[in-house]
Amino acid sequence: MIVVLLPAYNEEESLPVLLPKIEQFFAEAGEGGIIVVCNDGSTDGTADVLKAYPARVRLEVITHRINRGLGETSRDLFERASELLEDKDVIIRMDCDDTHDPSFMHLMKKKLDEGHDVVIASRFQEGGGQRGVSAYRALVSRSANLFMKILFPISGVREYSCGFRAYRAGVIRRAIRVFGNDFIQLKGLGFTCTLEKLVKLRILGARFAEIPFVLRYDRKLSVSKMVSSVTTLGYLTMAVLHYWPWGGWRTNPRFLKAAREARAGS
Ligand SMILES: Nc1nc2c(ncn2[C@@H]2O[C@H](COP(=O)(O)OP(=O)(O)O)[C@@H](O)[C@H]2O)c(=O)[nH]1
Ligand SMILES: [Mg+2]
Repeated sequence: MIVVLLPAYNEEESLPVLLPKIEQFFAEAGEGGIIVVCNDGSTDGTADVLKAYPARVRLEVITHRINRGLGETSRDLFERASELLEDKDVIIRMDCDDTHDPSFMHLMKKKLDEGHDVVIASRFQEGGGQRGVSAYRALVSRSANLFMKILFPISGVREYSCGFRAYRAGVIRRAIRVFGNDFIQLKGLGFTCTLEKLVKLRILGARFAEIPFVLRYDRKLSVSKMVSSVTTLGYLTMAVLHYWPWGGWRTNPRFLKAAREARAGS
């Protein structure tokens, strides 16, 4: 079973293009699939598009009447997936602006089946890249990824900011059990939650891999909702929380105990 999670904020144009491609992936993969969309207070026709969509697979919609941001939305989506699934199943989270092509999911799933817990679609692997990204945004993204690699080195990981990832459901269920409400702690800080998930899963000893991925920004119909100032503030806040000498994540006894238990396979 595979659950695809879609955070949606004003994506009325992209959703009808993307949803059939996800359904096609499910058919090709020959597995049962569920799509869960969180419509996060969209002010455009996202709700109507979802209601009218003639889904060929199970499509669930979580609705936030007020826009709560990507952190709250991710939290709701991952908690729902962990209710729907068993440990052996697969969770894939992607943007719904049609810049993440579902055809990459085949290789992501294969890597999970090889024994990884988290598989990242990475622009920075050989064969990966991005189309239609402005030079300014490419520079910001490169610098942010370098900064994250230095502060939060994870073996095998170069792509920290792209949200297109596949997870073994068991590792997410464990993270929610261990961290509870703090799995995604930095909720009001834009896209920081994308980095936080990686760091929290690293604490639990998850095994990471990347596949080469081409970001198709040239297909983006909606405007970007990334606010770089808020997200940068979030990254800095996370660095403080992680490295804080008195009870920071790195030395937090509860987290260390969870990591030991994960290593022991309990
Ligand atoms: N739920 C929710 N989703 C958001 C919000 N902002 C962005 N998103 C979604 O998160 C994903 C990433 O946003 P996007 O604009 O594509 O960022 P970019 O790809 O970095 O330019 C998209 O699927 C958006 O619809 C938000 O405030 N709430
Ligand atoms: Mg996007």
